[in-house]
Amino acid sequence: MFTNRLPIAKLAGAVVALAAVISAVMLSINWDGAEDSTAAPKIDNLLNIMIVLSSIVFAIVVVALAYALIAFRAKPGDESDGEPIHGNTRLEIAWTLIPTIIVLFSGGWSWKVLNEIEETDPNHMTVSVFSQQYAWSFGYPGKEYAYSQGVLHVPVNRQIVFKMHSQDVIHSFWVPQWRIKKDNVPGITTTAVVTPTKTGTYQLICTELCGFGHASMRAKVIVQSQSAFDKWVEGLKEKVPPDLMVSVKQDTETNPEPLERAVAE
Ligand SMILES: [Cu+2]
Repeated sequence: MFTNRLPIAKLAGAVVALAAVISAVMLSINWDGAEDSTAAPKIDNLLNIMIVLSSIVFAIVVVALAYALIAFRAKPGDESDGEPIHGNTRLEIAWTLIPTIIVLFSGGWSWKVLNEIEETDPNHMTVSVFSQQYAWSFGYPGKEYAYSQGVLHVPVNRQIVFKMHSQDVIHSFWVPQWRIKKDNVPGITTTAVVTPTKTGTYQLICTELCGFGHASMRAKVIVQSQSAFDKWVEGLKEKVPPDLMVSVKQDTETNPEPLERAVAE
């Protein structure tokens, strides 16, 4: 049996070295750009952990494959069949147990991150998001229930709970620098929680293929100081149109602990 002669220490060393090189290269790339919300560093950190785990798994596969190709290759002229192998209980336990631990660990960590970034702050502001082929519009709280089309304004350093509605097909709400991405689904209200940490101008992008005009379904996002935001909302003349209010009232709330509806009583 050649299993006893496997150079385990050398193979393990090769796995560690290869995983380190792949991780170093992959982690040096800034995959997602600027981190402009409180959720962004946590999500990027989670991605980095997944990159390292994947590098280790990939290195194990590549080293095992390369070793098998070199060490067990047939001698020239050897036409005989390979030795029949029935099974290896220890190996099978190991390759079941280790991936199980990896999957449970990454699932647990993701759960923790999701819990942290979706925790609502009592001082949050609720903004309604309306999506339809191929435009975005927004409703802001307060008695007037102000309405803006194609441009979203939010205050900086304040948690925004977006209550999202679709008038036709599935759309998806995504501001890359905030990281958060959430589907807008007809008939239900979905929720996205974001705390922007930098002022500036961003783009809201639809990331669910929703039809012919999908690629151009964008809106301008302006993150500004609370006072500048208040002044801007004050100046809005339009109110949310009645047909959009219907979706606010009739969509089924998906959040198990419903946050307040965006409509002012
Ligand atoms: Cu779309």
